[in-house]
Amino acid sequence: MAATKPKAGAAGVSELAASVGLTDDDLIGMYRVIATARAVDERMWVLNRAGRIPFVISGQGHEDAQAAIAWPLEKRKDWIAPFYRSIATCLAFGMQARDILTAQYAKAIDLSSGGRQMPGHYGNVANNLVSLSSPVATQMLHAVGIALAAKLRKTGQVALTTMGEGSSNQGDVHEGLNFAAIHKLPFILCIENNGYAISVPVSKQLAVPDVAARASGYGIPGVIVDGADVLGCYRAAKEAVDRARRGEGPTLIEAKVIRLTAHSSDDQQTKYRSAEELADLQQQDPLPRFRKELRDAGVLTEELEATIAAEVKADIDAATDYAESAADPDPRTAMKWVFAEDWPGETPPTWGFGGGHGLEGHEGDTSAAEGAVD
Ligand SMILES: Cc1ncc(C[n+]2csc(CCOP(=O)(O)OP(=O)(O)O)c2C)c(N)n1
Repeated sequence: MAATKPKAGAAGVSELAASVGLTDDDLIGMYRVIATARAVDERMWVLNRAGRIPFVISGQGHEDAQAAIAWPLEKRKDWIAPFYRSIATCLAFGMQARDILTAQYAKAIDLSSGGRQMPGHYGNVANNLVSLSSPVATQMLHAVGIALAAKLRKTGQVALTTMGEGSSNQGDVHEGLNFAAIHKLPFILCIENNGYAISVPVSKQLAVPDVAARASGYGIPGVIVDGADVLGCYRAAKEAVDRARRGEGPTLIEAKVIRLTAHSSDDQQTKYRSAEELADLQQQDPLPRFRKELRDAGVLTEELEATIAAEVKADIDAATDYAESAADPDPRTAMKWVFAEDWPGETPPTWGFGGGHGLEGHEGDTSAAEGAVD
């Protein structure tokens, strides 16, 4: 197979990568995250339809923006409070496909809660990913609180949270942004605007065309990015991270993305999206667009593309087997970990599900939250 040489100056840094100060390895790393997120998401729908997992809420169409926006944050130093579509965000920040699936299966070794969370509420302390609460936008206050702690403790950390445009209308978002802006906290709010809040179109959610326009009311930058433009998303996030670390305060990034699936596995989107709209969406899929960009730049050769595809497939198959064969939580422990007083003398994240944390040899397992704000 003929390999196209990267259009490059220095080895490992194509023109494309150099244009945003990254290496080809970074671009390939992002592509791998995006491809893995898509593959694990597609597998979840199959498992749901086969009756193996109860509920799917999908990140398909959001992946390019998610991987690129998480990329400039430092793993296990900075913090992210993700939302239910954040599969690529979590993978970019250190979770693995099997961690996504053990959460979907609610197995005892699920990193976010030992199988107690709602499906799609990913997170784990070892990777500084905060597990989500079901009421939308509540993660805003968690992330702003982390940013406040980082500033008070002078840790140099940045906190990011992300949510949909519908969620951005919750009061928590106003309170959090106002507070973060006043105190110049190292905080980033990402709005993944996919045009719908379940069946409600954006025109019935906002009286302005862009959520980012609201940033001026807080005296902070509001940046709009095309969520299918990986480098544009990365550039915006990098600027926001740099600004936060310089002590200049928060940034609001609005990524215009698409929702390629129904809201969830319990939603019938044909009730409110036309056949034309659904067909048109497939033409806008951000994954093939990034793949083409990398091919055109000579960063992704045919050979490498095939290798990554095979590796991703093997990873998802192994992750499925791993999650399928893992133990369910012991029903007698259902209330354990739910209330703080249930764990005297035990400190998370050294979880005690089923007697051991079950994460031996797992890359995501660190028994202490390195880089935590304290
Ligand atoms: C406070 C609250 N109200 C309603 C819901 C039900 N709900 C779950 S997801 C969702 C839609 C949110 O839409 P958006 O923020 O645009 O994100 P998207 O799902 O489109 O990515 C709603 C209304 C909820 N979880 N919490």
